[in-house]
Amino acid sequence: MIKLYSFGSSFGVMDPSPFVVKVDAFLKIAGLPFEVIAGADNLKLAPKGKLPFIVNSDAENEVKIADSQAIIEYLTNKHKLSLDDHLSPAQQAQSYLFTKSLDENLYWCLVYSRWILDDTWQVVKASFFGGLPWPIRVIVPSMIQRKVRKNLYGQGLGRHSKEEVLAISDKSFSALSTLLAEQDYFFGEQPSTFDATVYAILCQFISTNCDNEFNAKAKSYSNLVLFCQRIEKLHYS
Ligand SMILES: N[C@@H](CCC(=O)N[C@@H](CS)C(=O)NCC(=O)O)C(=O)O
Repeated sequence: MIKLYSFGSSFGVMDPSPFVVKVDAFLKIAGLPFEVIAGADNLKLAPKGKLPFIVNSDAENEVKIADSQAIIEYLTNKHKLSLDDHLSPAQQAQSYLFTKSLDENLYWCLVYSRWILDDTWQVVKASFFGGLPWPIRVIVPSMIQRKVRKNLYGQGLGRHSKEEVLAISDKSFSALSTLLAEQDYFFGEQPSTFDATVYAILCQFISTNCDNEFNAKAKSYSNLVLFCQRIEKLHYS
């Protein structure tokens, strides 16, 4: 049985982490049975201190794997999945590099939009930390926000103004919209791993019930909205 360790649903999506949703959507598209174990405490069990990770156990052994990319590669090899078999070698290479762009650039724009924009931060704070007892509820959010701000500054995105981060986000939304064009999926009529990756990050902007300029920008691309709805109709309803 495959167990996927997640934070748990927030803002109307399966998980606030695009990396968790990526693995969840991948498993659903691949049709593999699995169980989601939700809870912020899962971080304490995480081999690399981040979510997601999976535990795959059978009669003989138990394997624990962290990092969405490593998880997907492990599951693809272990279960001989054919999700990307219809992609040419060049498309497989593009899928990898596009994934890294979303994971390493658009992801940080999402982090900025949630943890730095003041109005959204209030919503995030209530959703992530509202259940903690007083005074932890007051102390912990600003401690973690300081850490996230430092990470954003170290990564580089945190050195830009809000307008610049919004413009950087829009470059990705616009590129994704151009790549998808009128197709159902990014590499044609059949889904691939890359569709799980794109859905995972786009749903954080398009399908969440929290409104800000970043979300509005993503929602202005009608084919991206339809793409999210397509995945949700098949796998999340
Ligand atoms: N490269 C990892 C990134 C995972 C990641 O950044 N997870 C974040 C949530 S989006 C996390 O667990 N952060 C907790 C922390 O840093 O303490 C992957 O692809 O799974």
